[in-house]
Amino acid sequence: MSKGVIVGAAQLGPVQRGESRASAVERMIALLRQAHGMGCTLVVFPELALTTFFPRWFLEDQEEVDSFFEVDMPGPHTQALFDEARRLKMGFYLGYAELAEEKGGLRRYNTSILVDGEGSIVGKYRKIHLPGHAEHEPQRPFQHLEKRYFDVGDLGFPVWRTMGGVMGMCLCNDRRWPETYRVLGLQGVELMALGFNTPEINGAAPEPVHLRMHHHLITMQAGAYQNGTWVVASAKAGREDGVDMMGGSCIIAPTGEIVAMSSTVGDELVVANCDLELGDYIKNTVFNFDKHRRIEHYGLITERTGAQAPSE
Ligand code: CDT
Repeated sequence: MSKGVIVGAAQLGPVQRGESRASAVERMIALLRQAHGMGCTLVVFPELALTTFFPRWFLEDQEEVDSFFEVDMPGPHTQALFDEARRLKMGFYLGYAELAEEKGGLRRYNTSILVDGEGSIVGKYRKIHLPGHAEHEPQRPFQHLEKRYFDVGDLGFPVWRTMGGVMGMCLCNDRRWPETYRVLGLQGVELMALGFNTPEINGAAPEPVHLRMHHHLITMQAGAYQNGTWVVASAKAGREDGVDMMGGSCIIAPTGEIVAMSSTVGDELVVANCDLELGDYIKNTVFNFDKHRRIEHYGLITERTGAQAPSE
């Protein structure tokens, strides 16, 4: 018997700097209702879904930076999303900027949560691989100041047994790193949810535009297959504050195959029926970790951060 969960990747088109959270939430609720009509019980929204992707701006006024963060979750603007999801008995993944008073001070994280069909937050993830830079780099066409505005996530990569399966989360740049998938894979993950905001051009180095989509897909497809897991990825896409953001929201099977993908850069729902047992044959054969991993040869992965070639 298969363990099917109908999942929706709820891609959002741009959320402009002047757009209110109430308006973004209204758009998310519309996607949630559409997903419910298509039988979904879990919907994945993008990274930093409630506002524009503000790390593209160099902001010197901390109060202005903090205006993009949520202190409470659910809060005044997101309560409506929680209420509607609970009414429809749907779970969801949501990315947002989190302002937390912890460890004797204010901490700022690029965060995602997993909410079950009863409206309870069952999991929280704080982004670990923060891309970009910490200082203003005016030579770039736009900034990517995640290293300035966010602390490195401190919760690791946990999984949760919820909504009929073993679920894990990550955020955007994390999807490019094999370590993300393997740490989740070692906990038996069956479905990974992730939101992303990826500019269509690489602001740090010249790169043909077609490679952006290629790298986005190749890393997720490999991660899915190598760990026998579903990957559900949801973009905030389209021209946001004058910067073109990539679409390509998709649902990838444990076989590494893309089973559904967005075709626009606007609000769009991508749906697939995910058999959470599909990855079992991969986990039991070619990637049977217990039988085939050779951890005695993997020490460098945790001992060394940067690459070091032997001296000439
Ligand atoms: N949001 C995010 O992590 N975006 C990055 C852009 C990389 S360029 C600094 C990504 O990996 O898609």
